[in-house]
Amino acid sequence: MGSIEECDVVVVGAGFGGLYSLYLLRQEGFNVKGLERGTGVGGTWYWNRYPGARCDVESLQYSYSFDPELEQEWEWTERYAGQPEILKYAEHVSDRFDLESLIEFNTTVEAADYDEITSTWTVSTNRDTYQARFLVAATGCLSTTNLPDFEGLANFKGDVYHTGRWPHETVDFSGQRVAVVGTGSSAVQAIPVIAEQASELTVFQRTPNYSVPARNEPLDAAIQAETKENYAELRQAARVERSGIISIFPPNEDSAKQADDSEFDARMDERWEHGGFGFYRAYADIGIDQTSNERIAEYVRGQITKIVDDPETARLLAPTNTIACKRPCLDTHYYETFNSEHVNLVDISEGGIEEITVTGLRAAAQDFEFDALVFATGFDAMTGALLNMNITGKGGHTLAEAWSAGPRTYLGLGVPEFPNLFTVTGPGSPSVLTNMIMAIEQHVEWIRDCLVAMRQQDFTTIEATATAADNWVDHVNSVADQTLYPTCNSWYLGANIPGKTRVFMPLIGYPPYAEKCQQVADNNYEGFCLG
Ligand code: N01
Repeated sequence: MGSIEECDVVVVGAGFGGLYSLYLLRQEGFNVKGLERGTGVGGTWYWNRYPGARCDVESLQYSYSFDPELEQEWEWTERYAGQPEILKYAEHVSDRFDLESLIEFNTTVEAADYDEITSTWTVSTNRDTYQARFLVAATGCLSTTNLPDFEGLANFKGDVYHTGRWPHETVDFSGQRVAVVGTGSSAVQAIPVIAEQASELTVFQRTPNYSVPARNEPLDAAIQAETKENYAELRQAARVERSGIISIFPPNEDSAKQADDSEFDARMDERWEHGGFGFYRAYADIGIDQTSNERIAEYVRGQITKIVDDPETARLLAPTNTIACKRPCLDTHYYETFNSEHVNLVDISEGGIEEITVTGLRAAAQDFEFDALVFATGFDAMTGALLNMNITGKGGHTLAEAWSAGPRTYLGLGVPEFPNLFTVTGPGSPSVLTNMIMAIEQHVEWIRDCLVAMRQQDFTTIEATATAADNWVDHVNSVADQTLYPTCNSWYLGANIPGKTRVFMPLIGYPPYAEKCQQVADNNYEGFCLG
């Protein structure tokens, strides 16, 4: 049994959300404690060390904006930063602002209980126990890995990996027969790199995914210098963009279905060649009009057919569902990889993985032998990490009970019956549908302002009202219902986890959201109950 330590705020997670929370709250004089289950900072970028892991948001924009000196001094080397570089950046931020001294590593939260009499949280970990007025959950949206319960998995005598829990030691697949299960963003990045090493690579695909070339390249020094000169304007422009990302292609209101053939082809070709998420924003109605969406989807299918030599493999790789309904992918030579002799694609859309065997796996009525299995099977997104903390609020009710019909928050920041708990980029906020670091900064600054305002006014508790949360959940759903997003089985809906309640979890639209948060703060935290 460890000791009990008291502080003002416990921050769980030392990714970008946790680091910034520690920085800002300490700056305001709060006694803060960070708890992190890993041995270092970085969150997503600490865990996802799989070959090819890279951020799909361009490096100059996937970075903190809060400190101009930090912005100027850090030099990115590629258009999209790879995982090692982003991890170094997180470590640099932690060192530069001396944040590590505030964090307990190797510390997993096992329970968090709210005491209504003292208005404090008791946070129990595998090591010590902490008591704090406030609990900030900066646990990330994609941090609880999903490893399906495959029959026989424990029997496999080779090596087993999950992309989201990759070992710290170098994994060398040279000369090995490797299986990759899954074809989401992680797999799309990992497959081409694993294929460079493995003697044989077999990809098990349940649902094909649309992917667009990232066109990663060394970062042009002139572009970096120019961006740095105009960083403040660029960041501000990003904050009024739904995606939170500035592209060389300005936003438009055009409809794909109305474009004539030559205009459409020219625009799509240009964006395909340029690479990146700008492709998915070529036409404003991709996400709301099925006919327009299908026209863009057909363009990508055409590209797959051009790239992939074997017609049957090309057919299997070509998705038929709504494009950009699941989180869109970017890649570096993903489809090209299937032209290599030693790379095979197995369609498991009918029967899935039937069984893991001692020497491999059985799928599509065949036995396969492997030295290593790589599961790129995703995450229990948005709610997984929060629920894993076993949070108990007022009246002894657990968060799992409160969210049995899906997550219920106000602004993705507060939960009724769970006073003084803040969720950074929680369900009900734009988070994963915008630039995460921008969303994190906005949330953490809001939480900082809130705690400072409470201190000034002598309030010790804040709790989202049930009405505000109910209205907010309705709002999140009604915005989603105006789009094609709820029409496919994405993790945004929780559809990738068997038994998980299907509710569209992120809010679409960052700029109106940020305005709403500001308005709530300006109206003395309207929709929250201060005590
Ligand atoms: O996970 P996913 P991910 N049997 O859930 C398959 C972010 N990210 O780790 O589509 C067989 O997208 C599943 O098949 P299906 C990004 O937001 C960011 O790839 O359900 N297969 C799917 O193919 C992304 O969206 C970046 O039919 C099974 C795959 O596994 C999010 O992380 C890079 C299965 C899971 O795909 C998650 O991406 C990478 C089963 N039982 C990721 N269960 C950057 O920006 C699941 N699958 C850097």
